[in-house]
Amino acid sequence: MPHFLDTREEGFEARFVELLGMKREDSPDVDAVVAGIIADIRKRGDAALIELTAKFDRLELTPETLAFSPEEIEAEVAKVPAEERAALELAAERIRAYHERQMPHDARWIDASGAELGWRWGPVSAAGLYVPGGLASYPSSVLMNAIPAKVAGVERLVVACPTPGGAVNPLVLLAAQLAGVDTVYRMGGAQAIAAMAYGTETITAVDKITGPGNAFVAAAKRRVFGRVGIDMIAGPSEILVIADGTGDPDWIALDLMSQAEHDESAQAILITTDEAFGKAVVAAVEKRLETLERRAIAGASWRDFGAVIVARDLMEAAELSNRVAPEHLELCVADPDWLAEAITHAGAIFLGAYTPEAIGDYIGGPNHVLPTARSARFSSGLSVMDFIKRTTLAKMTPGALKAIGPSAEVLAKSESLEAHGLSVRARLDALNDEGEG
Ligand code: HSO
Ligand code: ZN
Repeated sequence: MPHFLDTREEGFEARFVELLGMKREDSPDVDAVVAGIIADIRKRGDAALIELTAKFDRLELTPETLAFSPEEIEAEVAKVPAEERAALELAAERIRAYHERQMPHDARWIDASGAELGWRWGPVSAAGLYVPGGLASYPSSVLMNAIPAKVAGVERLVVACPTPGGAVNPLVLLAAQLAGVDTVYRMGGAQAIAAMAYGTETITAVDKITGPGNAFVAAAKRRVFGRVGIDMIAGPSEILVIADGTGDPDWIALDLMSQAEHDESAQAILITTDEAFGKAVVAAVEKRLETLERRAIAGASWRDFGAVIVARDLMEAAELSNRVAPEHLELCVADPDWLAEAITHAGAIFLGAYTPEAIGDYIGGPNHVLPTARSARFSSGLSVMDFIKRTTLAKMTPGALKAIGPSAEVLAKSESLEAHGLSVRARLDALNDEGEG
């Protein structure tokens, strides 16, 4: 049974706060091990990378076989059935079209002083994308990470993916190919992150690393941050559904289970204004949990972290949802656009009965790499913005320098930075002399 709360019951606030504060992940402390691995890669480069890959992935590599050759990629990609290829192609196309619209514009203007000001956007030169091996090796995530980088104009894009015993998911390679990835390396764990951040004899360092991974990968990303940029450290998936009781309880049950099946630590929450509907959803979930392939995982998530909250009205539901700041928010109500206006914190919003969250995971267009663990209060999902940076521009004319330079001089004096002030004064004096001469 999930947690069952009612905003009218006594002690609701305390129970809700407890739900918000629930610790869902215990991340093992692997930092010391990771520090050692990073130091080893920095010191011994390829040799360390090859040794660690033999140890953790039971795979003997040489510098020449660290990366998949174009022929190897072709051979793997040829195994992908036509139906899956077509679906992946459609996804890539839609994700690309969506992200192209995110590109911000440069700006340049002349202000009242005559100064020309502005900014210009430019891509990072090289990005590395981590793709987990095993159960969570998702081709969809390859597209979601690689396409924004390509749209941003990143010149060199590499993928690191562990291949335990040499096994690789052909769909991952196809997704990388469709997205325009240049090189795919057979490496994983902290050693892969270190190799991409610091480079080895064969691997050229990148400037930004993105993509999900296990505790070792997360710890390594934290450690190399500063040397390279990183995206967020993603936690287990979350979904919150607000329902007014007009929908089909079984649809909502499946939406909740779609995220619960990711991870035992995932969280699925239903907030409804209709208690009977809430109970119908719980019953529908139970029924589905009898047969779902991943019922062990989804069931554990639902039992430990699942919740149903009965709210007085939709505005109260929206306020509670804003306090959760969920990764995914579904508005399964008669007028989702109206309700969306009241939502202030959510990674992604899915509007209306015909928009299951899974559409966003695969094919809708928006990114599925989204802020978890309530971080939607202050951050956003992955986008082209993660692969570009802004350079500011300023150009003074003599008139502009005369107009605003003296104030710079005053501020320089107040900070006791003499050369700062003199660099302005020297020019102002020259301009005054010219004016007099
Ligand atoms: N819902 C996951 C992403 C994903 N789902 C990949 C299916 N494949 C995290 O937002
Ligand atoms: Zn998902």
